[in-house]
Order: sequence, then C-alpha cells, then structure tokens
Amino acid sequence: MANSPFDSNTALKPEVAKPKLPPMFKVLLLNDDYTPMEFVVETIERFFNKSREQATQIMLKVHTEGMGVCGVYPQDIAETKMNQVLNHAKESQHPLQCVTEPA
Ligand code: TYC
Repeated sequence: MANSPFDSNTALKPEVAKPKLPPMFKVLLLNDDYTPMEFVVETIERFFNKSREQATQIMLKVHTEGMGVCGVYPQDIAETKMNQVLNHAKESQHPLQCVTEPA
C-alpha cells in the first residue's frame, strides 16, 4: 500500500543512542628561519607529550616541509595547546608560530 504507516520509508525507526564525538582540530607548527631546533623539540615534548624521538621527527618534518601536525584534539584543547606554545615562544623571544585547523 502506498501510504501505509508500515511502509519501510515512513515507519518510525527505533532511536539508537549514538555517542556524538566532538569535532577534532589539528595543532600545527610552522617553520621559520630563527627558532632553534632544540627549542622546537623541547616545546613539542612538553606540550604534546611526545618522546624525544617523536618530537625530533615532527620538528624535522616542519623544518623540511614548512608545517607539521603535533596532535589532534577537541577544539578547546587544541586552542589551549596552541596558546601555550605561542606564550612559551613569546616568553623565550622566538618567532615560532602555531595554528589550529579542522582535522
Ligand atoms: N627552521 C628552524 C631552524 O633551522 C627550525 C624550526 C623547526 C623552526 C620547526 C620552527 O616549527 C619550526 N633553526
């Protein structure tokens, strides 16, 4: 029947609780010619909880390719980490730049 309430297109489907994951954001470092490599590695270790080896790989990627991802987080955490990096760089008088973008 065309308008039957039991039509597969119109029948009410049971509600299924789907846990909503928050939108995720990447935190990226940008390359520059002045910030010392050691400072970048220490910054990645400190704010992104990376090992020395992981932090060095990320720093080298940024150095050679212009930018690199340090981590992916919900928006508020990504923005907090970006601001922590920018404040740390500014306090140390390095021009290191950090941005967030949707993952
Ligand atoms: N290019 C810098 C140098 O040669 C090192 C560097 C790496 C700077 C990563 C910023 O996000 C950066 N000293």
